[in-house]
Amino acid sequence: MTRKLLTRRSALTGLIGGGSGLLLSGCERIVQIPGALSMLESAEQLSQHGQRLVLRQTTPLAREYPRSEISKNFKANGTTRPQSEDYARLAMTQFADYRLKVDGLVARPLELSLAQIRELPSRTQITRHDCVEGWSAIGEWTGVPLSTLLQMAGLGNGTRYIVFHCADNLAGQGLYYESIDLVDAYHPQTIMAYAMNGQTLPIPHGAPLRLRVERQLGYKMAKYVMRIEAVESFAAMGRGRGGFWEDQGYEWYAGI
Ligand SMILES: Nc1nc2c(c(=O)[nH]1)N[C@H]1C(S)=C(S)[C@@H](COP(=O)(O)O)O[C@H]1N2
Ligand SMILES: [Mo]
Repeated sequence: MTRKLLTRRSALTGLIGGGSGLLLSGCERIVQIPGALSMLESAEQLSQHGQRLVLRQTTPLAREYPRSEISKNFKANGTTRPQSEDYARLAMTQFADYRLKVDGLVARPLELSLAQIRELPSRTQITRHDCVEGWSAIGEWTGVPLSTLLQMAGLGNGTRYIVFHCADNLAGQGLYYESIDLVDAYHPQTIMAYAMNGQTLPIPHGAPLRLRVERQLGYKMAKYVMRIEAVESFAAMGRGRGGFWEDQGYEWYAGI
């Protein structure tokens, strides 16, 4: 093993170990995340990944704010209510029949109700949301760490990306979707949020469940998430660029 790889490996271990304590604590345990290891190996070719690992180690968390700084008006952007009949039916009963699917390259595919998701350990964070359209807002988000769901499902070998499939068809361009890599997926501030500012997540902001991936721009934060899929490649989805806005020409990497 090269020294470079070792450095990156300890960077990632530090990152994951520095989180909520739910996950890993020692160097040797990194091998228990098969996808993380293959991601590290591919980082040998992808210098952007390597740079991000180093950056993340020095500034691992996005800034968090005091309650007093929560924005009075947090704009709702893009879809503010998915138009499908399926979604309308779910919304009618406050999403009692909603089931989040977690599947793809996993050992144990999951189907979780909102009640089951709310019973899992949660994280609350007050962060600033930055949209490429040029506005920002500070909000408080509560949800389950994505890492918890991925651990429950058991990521398979070869997983490189986590894809979020949404309920809305934006501008007739197809269903909204997004993807992130495993560094973001296991980041402690990456959560599937079901509450905003202490209230049940409102429909305009992505009810019943939306992604918060705090070191990325707004368009990565998939709202109305129905299904989380572990994949090796997103080339066969949409126009193959890894997300709804990426397919329109936005950068896949929207990190700050
Ligand atoms: N499913 C879905 N997710 C989405 C969007 C969308 O239109 N549909 N818009 C994105 C964009 S561009 C931004 S800035 C944020 C807006 O989140 P908000 O409505 O809570 O402000 O959601 C992102 N996630
Ligand atoms: Mo945005």
